[in-house]
Amino acid sequence: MINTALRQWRAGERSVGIWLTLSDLHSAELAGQMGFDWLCVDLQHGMVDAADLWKILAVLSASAATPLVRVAGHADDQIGRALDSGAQGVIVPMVNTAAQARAVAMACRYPPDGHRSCGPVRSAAYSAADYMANANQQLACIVMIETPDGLANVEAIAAEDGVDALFIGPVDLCFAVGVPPGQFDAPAFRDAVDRILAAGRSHGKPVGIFGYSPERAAEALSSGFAFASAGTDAGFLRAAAGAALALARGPAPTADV
Ligand code: 3PY
Ligand code: MG
Repeated sequence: MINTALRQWRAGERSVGIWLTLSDLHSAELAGQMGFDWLCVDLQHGMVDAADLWKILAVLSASAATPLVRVAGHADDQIGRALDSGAQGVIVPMVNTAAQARAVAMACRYPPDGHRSCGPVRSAAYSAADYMANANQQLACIVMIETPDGLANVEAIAAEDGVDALFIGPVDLCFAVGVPPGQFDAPAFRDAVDRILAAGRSHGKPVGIFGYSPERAAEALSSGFAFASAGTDAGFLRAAAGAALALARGPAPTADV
């Protein structure tokens, strides 16, 4: 098992992902074939039922993209289930302290590096020996910095050995610094982003961001971020369907015709 996203980060390459919020298998399958470097199935805010996770990850096995899962919380059992179902990394929301970061990193790893319980029922289905030999090195623990405490402790969080990458949730980070959601040009937001990027740089940890749009993702990747999502499956569906509808309807008739 080689985690391509981890390999890219370690090689200093920038990568682009897609966020999967829909529970549909075929939409996941299509997203998996679009050439993204990684995909993230969202169990925190997406419409994905935890019971469907393994099916989505099974469909994504046909994809070259690295399958990641944003878990709903910090609990060992949620992280273990995602990894046992075939995730090659977890994105953990709302990490506030170095102790929390250490705990979630340990939940990702088997002893002696951590305390993950053994039972990789789906993830080791193709090659159990390879999985067990490589899991601790090849599964990514990505922690989200998006709360006031997370920001205050970002240097200590980035210093945790088991943390592979930091990831910004921009809207929660707006709340954290007291600016209206979506005001990504506000100085307080920009300062927070700079602080997180600096923490990542000084501890050799790549920093990623939830992109909200392809333009924002491109801007992030050209300004110090190692990875960014270009959008969500639901967002792409809405945007493309809205544009198609507007084109098909044509210009509105003028009043005097
Ligand atoms: C945020 O913007 O806070 C996110 O976590 C994106 O899902
Ligand atoms: Mg968030």
